[in-house]
Amino acid sequence: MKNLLLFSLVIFNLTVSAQKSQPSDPKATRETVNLYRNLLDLQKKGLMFGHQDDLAYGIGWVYEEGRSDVRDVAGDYPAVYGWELGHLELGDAYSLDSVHFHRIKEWIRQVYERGGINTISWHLRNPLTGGTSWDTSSKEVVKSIIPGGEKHKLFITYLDKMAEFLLDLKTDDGTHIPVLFRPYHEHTGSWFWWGKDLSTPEDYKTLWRFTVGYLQDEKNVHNVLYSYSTDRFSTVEAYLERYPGDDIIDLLGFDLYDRGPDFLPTLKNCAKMVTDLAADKAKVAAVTESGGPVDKNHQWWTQVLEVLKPYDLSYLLVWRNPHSPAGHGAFAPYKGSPDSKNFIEFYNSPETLFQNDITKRNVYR
Ligand code: BMA
Repeated sequence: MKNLLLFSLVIFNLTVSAQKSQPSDPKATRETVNLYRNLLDLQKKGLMFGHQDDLAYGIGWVYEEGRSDVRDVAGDYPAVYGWELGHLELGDAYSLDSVHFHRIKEWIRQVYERGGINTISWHLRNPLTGGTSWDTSSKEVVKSIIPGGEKHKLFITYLDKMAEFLLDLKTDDGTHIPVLFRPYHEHTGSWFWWGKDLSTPEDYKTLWRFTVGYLQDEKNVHNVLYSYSTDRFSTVEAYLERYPGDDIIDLLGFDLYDRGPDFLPTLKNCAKMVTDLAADKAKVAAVTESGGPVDKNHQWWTQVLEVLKPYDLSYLLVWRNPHSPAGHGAFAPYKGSPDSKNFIEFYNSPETLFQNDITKRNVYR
């Protein structure tokens, strides 16, 4: 009897842990399930490095086959590659950052073939006013695009274009390429039309739930892991205020840029809260966007690593190195950049993972 009880307990535990390492989409493709499991496992082993638009352009170059500012410095590509799909919803040929969508698809395939990981952000236009993502002139935008809203039909055309893009991410043998998708980000701030002061928590959650439901059930998109990604936050309650649910989210993330002396302590607090939550929920955790004044602080990379080391984080992704001098500076190192030496130290640390490390791992098998 005692043995039978023990046996049942073991089986029960095995079943629970197997269920826990399933992505939220019950119909996720095999490669997507494998990616999710490997992400869970890898976050215990090291911090993957990610870079936005890494293969598209860098400081002083645009569209050079095989080139990457990160590789120019460290001799290796990042493990995680970020891509931006803003303006896809308009049917444009290229993104708001002037990158052609057909090239982004090619790079996503290339990255998949060498065992790297792709993540997609979406600074979609404001469907109510026709303005940009940063157009916060109306507080009615989220309400207007969820079911029952006056722009709901228009919003569905945006999602149709997103679905078409995601379903077109295929290898030659027709295997769908898994990607992380991170829409409606930084919503604990109020600079995007979906931000905190511009929508109610309920409407924001409805937006998320409608998006995921539509892509999965109407469009049969099952090669996606969904990332929930706030801006800075100071309590777990604030982090979860607009969380749309464990049943649709796979990754818990936050964006945090270095804008002054409170950066490292804030990074530490946020990393602790997010990794504790992710451990409870058996989800992946990440710093989904970051960047610092690396042209001035040449020790930034090892300082950040020192802070993040104790936490089981999947990756840290830094934002783009702009191809034109307008706007912000470079967030990743580039050939001859003053932080290069420190970045190589970061690269050489056994705590960080780049492309060569994860290629060996085969995250899709
Ligand atoms: C911002 C800046 C903008 C860019 C946007 C979307 O942080 O880099 O220049 O258009 O992201 O990628």
